[in-house]
Amino acid sequence: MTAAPLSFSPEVAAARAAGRPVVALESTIITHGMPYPRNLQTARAVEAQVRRAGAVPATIAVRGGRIRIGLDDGALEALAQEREVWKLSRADLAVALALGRTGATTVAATMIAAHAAGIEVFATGGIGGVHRGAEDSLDISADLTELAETPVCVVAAGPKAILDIPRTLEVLETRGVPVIAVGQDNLPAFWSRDSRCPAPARLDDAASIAAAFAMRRRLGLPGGQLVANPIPADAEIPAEELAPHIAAALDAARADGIAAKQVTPFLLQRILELTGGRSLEANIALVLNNARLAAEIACALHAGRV
Ligand code: PSU
Repeated sequence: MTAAPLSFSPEVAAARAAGRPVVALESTIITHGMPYPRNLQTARAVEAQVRRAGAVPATIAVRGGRIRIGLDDGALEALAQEREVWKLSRADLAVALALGRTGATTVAATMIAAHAAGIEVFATGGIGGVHRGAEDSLDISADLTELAETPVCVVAAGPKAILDIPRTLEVLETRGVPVIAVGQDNLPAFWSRDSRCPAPARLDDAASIAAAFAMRRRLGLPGGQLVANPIPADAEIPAEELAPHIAAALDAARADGIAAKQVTPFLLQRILELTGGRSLEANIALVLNNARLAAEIACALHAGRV
């Protein structure tokens, strides 16, 4: 078997050589999650946040038949403006690489790439999950199965509130994925701090989250863990306020026949319009908050190893 086609940016290659902590970042949030130019500004700010917290950022994407681990500023800018970018998950990662297509990695594909590159911690906004109405559509994000199979610690602000959160928790439990709320008993719900669903576990600091992840590794259990970090209080949109907007966006998706990979980007864009841009500001705040915590966890894991 030949090795995975990975290309490291000079910054990430140097970090690996020096044994410094690295945090993986995904690219679908840039290409399909936020409009230009806020997507580019956010991608840069998230990288800066990781650096400030003492780790090295590795934004991951696919281009020219290679998985790029770390993008320089020119590559980030090109990706943020490009239109024909595939949204890659486990199923289509290999196809895009074999055809030399440009692709942005979702949570699932970023976990695969991070693991192949030896990166244990990954920050994103919100994971995909069980969509509302999945009893008919069977629309369940491949992010959930990836969490069950690939040993990466994923820091998110919970499942996106457009999803069926209780069913998302059920699937994660069945597949043996630890779901850890940070500093509170209930699971956060992306733009809101409280999903009203009790979280299966609660941990209050980066060191204990790192210890739980390291213990899983020691036990030889496959799969990762989901760290659900609540959005900062001053940036949240309370769940009651969002509920009618989510319902309206879901109705619009149904009326327009939106399905499969298009559902999440469509809903995010609709909710941005319905909230007059507030959901985007909240999304940016929560990603920055996740980047900081992910860097702290990566540093704690690193300190534990030395
Ligand atoms: N976090 C965000 N915005 C996003 C995503 C995460 O703040 O757009 C992306 C991630 O790449 C995640 C994807 O994997 O949304 C979920 O897509 P789906 O529901 O189609 O699996």
